[in-house]
Amino acid sequence: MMKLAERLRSGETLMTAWSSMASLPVVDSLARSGFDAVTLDMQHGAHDEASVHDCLQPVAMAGKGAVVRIPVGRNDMASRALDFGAEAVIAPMINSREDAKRFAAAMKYPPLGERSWGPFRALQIHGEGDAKAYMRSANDRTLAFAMIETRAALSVLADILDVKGIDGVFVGPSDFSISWSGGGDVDPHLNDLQPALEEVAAKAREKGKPSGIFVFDPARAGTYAAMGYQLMAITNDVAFLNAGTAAGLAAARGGDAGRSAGGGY
Ligand code: 3PY
Ligand code: MG
Repeated sequence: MMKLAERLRSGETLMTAWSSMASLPVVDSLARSGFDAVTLDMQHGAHDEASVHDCLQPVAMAGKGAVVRIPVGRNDMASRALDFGAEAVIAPMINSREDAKRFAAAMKYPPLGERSWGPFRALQIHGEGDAKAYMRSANDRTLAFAMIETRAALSVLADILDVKGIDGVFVGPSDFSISWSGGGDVDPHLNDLQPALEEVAAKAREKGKPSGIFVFDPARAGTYAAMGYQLMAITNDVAFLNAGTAAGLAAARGGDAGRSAGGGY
């Protein structure tokens, strides 16, 4: 059951949870929540190859989209994430057509790319009995998202989107703000950056490819959806834990207000 590509191509807007803590029970909880997908973060999160391998299972079992963000330049890991059962891979800092081509090559079987055969765990956790059918359909059903998060990437966005095997783009607004301000600021909500965010979603749409974005403030998801973004990463597990504990403690310390904050039993 791999349907992330189908859902995005049909125009749905999807919300992915973002797992930074490489904890199987936390990933399992996120997969059982209302999210459409769970992304395992190897770039800034604590996931390594073993945790990605193990944590993709509860995501697939819950019928949710399984996504992995690889570290910068780790195209070998892109192929491995697919072999372990990821449906989509997000590659950070894709700043040139060449970066995009190398990433796409790792993601796609010939003739599009040079992915090597060995998706044994993917076949197992997705209940795919027919390896030949998987091989023939994998290029369509797995998604390569190139991260656009620098001025350099924006300046060659059309070229990146034109690379065969790049299925979509994904914006990292924090890095984008650092690049945008020449190292002067880090602020995913930087006002000056907003037209660039609009441009990325619009150009991707023009090319018929889905775009995604990391949403630091969940209240902004509607604004990004209106720009055309379809895959929204709603902050991360650490932020949810911090927000939940802060709200719970504030309610508890506020006396009666505590009664509205719990409810977990
Ligand atoms: C960024 O905002 O730079 C990101 O990569 C979000 O994860
Ligand atoms: Mg980034």
